[in-house]
Amino acid sequence: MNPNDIINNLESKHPGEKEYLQAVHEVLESIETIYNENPMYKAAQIIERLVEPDRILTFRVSWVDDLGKVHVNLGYRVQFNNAIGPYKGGLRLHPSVNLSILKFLGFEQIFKNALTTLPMGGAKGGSDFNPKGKSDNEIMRFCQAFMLELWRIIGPNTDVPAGDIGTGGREIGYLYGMYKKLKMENTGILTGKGLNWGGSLIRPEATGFGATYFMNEMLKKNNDTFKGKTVTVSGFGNVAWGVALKVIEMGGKIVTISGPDGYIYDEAGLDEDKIEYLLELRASNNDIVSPYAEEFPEAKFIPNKKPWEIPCDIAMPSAIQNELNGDDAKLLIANGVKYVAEVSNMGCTPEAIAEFHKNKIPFGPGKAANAGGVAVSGLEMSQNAMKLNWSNEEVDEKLHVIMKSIHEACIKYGTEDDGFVDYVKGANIAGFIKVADAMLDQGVV
Ligand code: 2IT
Repeated sequence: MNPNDIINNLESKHPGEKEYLQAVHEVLESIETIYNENPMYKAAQIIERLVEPDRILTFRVSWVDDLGKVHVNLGYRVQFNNAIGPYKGGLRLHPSVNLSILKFLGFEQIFKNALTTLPMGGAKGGSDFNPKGKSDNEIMRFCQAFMLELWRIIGPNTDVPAGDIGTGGREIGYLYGMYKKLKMENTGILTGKGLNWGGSLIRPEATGFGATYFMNEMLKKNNDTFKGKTVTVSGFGNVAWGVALKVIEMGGKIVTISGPDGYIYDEAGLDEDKIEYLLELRASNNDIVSPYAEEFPEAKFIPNKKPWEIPCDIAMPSAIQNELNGDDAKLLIANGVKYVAEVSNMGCTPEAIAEFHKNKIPFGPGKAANAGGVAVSGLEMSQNAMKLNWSNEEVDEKLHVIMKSIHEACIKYGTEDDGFVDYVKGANIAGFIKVADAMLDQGVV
């Protein structure tokens, strides 16, 4: 297998799908050696089968706004691979959504879900619908219209969607309500549900908590801790919120958050009151962060820029794909960054990752570091299947164990001769072997 040949072939079949090709390229580079050492993979054309989704459903979503105007959006579900369990992955509602982005996310999800140790295949879906500024009723009508198509191909043992950017507890509620009505059943479909109708404790915080546990393992590997560390974070959604809470608990200081309007630099660091304020701001359905600097005058608002110019020990991008590029990485390194982990999916460009590796900065890729979210989704499915609820402590303990085991898998497959851990390689190889071996066992299907 030669990654460039496969990519060239995919490029001619799927021209312009740049995020998807980027995600595939990264995995192929990591697994090239072990793939070529195992002729069984080639004989079964594992790569050729793995890079194409099992199927893609695209559909039109028509809905009516509060003024009676009709809107048309595109809806998608990419069912990528179910070799190790039912398709599993979130639904992204964001104007940037297109097939390339959902294919990259679905592809990443295969390996991420494999790393969690739980039986989940990979999928992703969503729409180019923009939830920003929409009323509650408009969100409900959109979610209902979306589910009117999606319900046909999902189910608790078939495909279990969840949240992602733009899809939180409220949207999952509306989607669930319509699914339940259409199917005439109340089952563990969708994760991220409300606590009193099948949801799991810790699911909202799980991505951020898990990423912080993962970073803590990276620190431990270097005989280091969060204590006294300055941490820069982008975004201020569910994911950044969980990171902030846990990092503060572990003794670190979060000095930045960001939105599409720019970023906030708060040298004193976020605390619980400030996080509470951010949650209120976000609940207003407006994703700008500038009001924070008015509420807390010691903080500065820097418009139209990203937080990577602020000196820090640890950077944890938590917003969206490709939000940290090669120049950002160079700046972070020049300012003394020591550790980086993606909490967003594919938050760093290949150029940024190359800079970190060149400078021997431990870098945790999203499919390992942010797997805590989908891991607790898996735990939600288990609780639904058993028809019981675990306590906070039980879920948190399981999440902790899972994040540690993902870190161990990265060490196992990513440690280089000089002892430096290439977490990208480690995560890709560990995830790939599990899925590829399952595909070998199950024949050509
Ligand atoms: O990117 C992700 O892992 C998610 N959006 C969570 C997926 C899930 O099924 O919980």
